[in-house]
Amino acid sequence: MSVSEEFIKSILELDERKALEIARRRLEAGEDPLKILGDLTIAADKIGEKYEKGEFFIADLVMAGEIMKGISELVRPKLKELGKVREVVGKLVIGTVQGDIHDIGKNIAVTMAEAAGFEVIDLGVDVPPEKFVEAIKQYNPNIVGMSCLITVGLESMKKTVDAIKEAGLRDRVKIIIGGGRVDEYAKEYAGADAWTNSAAEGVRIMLKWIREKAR
Ligand code: B12
Repeated sequence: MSVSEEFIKSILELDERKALEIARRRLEAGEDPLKILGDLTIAADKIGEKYEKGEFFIADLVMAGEIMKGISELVRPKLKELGKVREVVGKLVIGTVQGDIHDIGKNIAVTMAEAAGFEVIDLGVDVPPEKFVEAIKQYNPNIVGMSCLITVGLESMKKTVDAIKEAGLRDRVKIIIGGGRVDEYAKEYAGADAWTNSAAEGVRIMLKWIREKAR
């Protein structure tokens, strides 16, 4: 069994000690942290499937969440190191949308954006539209990022974009949505400018926007 397979298996077996130990070993061996996060996403999808099939219950989901959070907290400092300290390239206001409390992926996106040189204002989870609007007024970001993992979050993203429009701020910011439940349809429905299921790709999109604006 490869180290990736063993790692994913330990998460699916909810073996926290083993999963964290493998993650630590992989990092110490100098493996690319993005590869470890890739495996984490595979494990997350499998856990989601098990939950949908009734093989996992909510307690298992909670345990899996704890394990994944622990792993991402181990990996995040390494991601930051990769970026080293750079000049600030832009400002990002980010949060998980109203009704949604998933934050593992959002936190990874925050770390990667910081590593790429963004100043990040993290509004946390279950963020109502008004809070996004207030933050745009207060911090004047180039980009607003919304994380969404559950279907009800779709409506929240739309409400948030609508609230930004109503406040007359839509032209001032680019909006990117991310998380397991976003796609082209969600982007169109919500009225965002881009979508992604990967923090690394999200950062590439955001850097492109900043470069385009600088021209
Ligand atoms: C762990 C987990 C939990 C944990 C969350 C812990 C935490 N602190 O986040 C707990 C146990 C709390 C939980 C609760 C619930 N969960 Co849950 N959960 C998951 C699970 C298994 C993994 C999520 C995860 O962390 N993935 C790993 C990260 C790394 O991936 P990611 O979020 O996609 O992030 C990556 C990218 O998308 C990107 N990214 C993320 N956000 C952003 C934002 C921007 C701007 C950018 C650029 C990039 C970006 O960066 C990351 C790295 O590349 C998923 C299954 C799945 N496949 O997603 C279900 C899942 C999301 N949960 C689900 C459900 C149903 C629930 C509950 C409703 C269960 C219940 N009955 O109570 C509650 C919801 C509570 C709420 N109101 O939000 C469903 C949602 C179904 C749906 N369509 O609505 C899923 C899909 C499981 C399933 N298949 O049924 N859950």
